[in-house]
Amino acid sequence: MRIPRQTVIAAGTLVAAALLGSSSMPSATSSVGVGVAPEQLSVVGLPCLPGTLNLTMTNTGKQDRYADLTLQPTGPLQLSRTLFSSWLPAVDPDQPVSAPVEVRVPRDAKPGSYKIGLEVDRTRVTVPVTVEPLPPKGAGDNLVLGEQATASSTHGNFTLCGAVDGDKDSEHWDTLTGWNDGTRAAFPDTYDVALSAPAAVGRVELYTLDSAKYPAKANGLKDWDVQVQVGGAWQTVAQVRGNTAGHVTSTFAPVQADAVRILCLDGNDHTYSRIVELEAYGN
Ligand SMILES: [Ca+2]
Repeated sequence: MRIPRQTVIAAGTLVAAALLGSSSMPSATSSVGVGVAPEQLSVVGLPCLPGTLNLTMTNTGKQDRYADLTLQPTGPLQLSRTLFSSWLPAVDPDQPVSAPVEVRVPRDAKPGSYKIGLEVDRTRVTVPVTVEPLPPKGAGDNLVLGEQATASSTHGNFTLCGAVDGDKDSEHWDTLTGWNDGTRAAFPDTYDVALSAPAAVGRVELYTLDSAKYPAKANGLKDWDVQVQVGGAWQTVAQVRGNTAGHVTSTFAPVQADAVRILCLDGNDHTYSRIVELEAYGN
């Protein structure tokens, strides 16, 4: 998917360098293009649903240089970095240097419109950020959506939070939208999600990898226990064995729980545990 980019050219000049007290070697040809994708962002105060911006700086001038991109958030926005600093060699064709930044807000953040200011040299770009209201977490709602996940291990660049990000489409399987454990051919693996508050859990929906390229019968989760945490102890409430389907529903007598765990016992290829999405409901 192509994401539109917002691009500006910040032209460094002797005057700008003097004003900023810069120690770089400015000249009329030391220009930096700044890109940010997406151009605007929506975030919500759930611990496992951060927003991500991809920043790029491109030296469009003829001299090698350093550049500092500073980020200034407003209101409740919390950034994984407030400075993106890089050496930018002057090459032809121009070569962008990129870095991600995670944008989070606390659970009690007030919904509304905020912004992040990006600045390189004297040029400023503003990214509007909307803080959305928290999704409902009643008995009929997915209680683990965006809540804090933990796992026994996570493979390479896979994202721990990928299995509670609301995306259950296996065709989107990559390092971002699913969880893959990091211990090849070693079981069990665990994937836990803490509820924001104790709640009755009586149904768990598990989506394991099941795409055209990687069917569940070959690469999906085969055997697992569904567990809930009560008073600090894990209880098994359902067991699945010999699974070959991409989507499995486990229902059981509702239990007031603090967290939900998938105890992964084997995969159909006996290598990795793969969960595209995990959902838990009251009934
Ligand atoms: Ca997912």
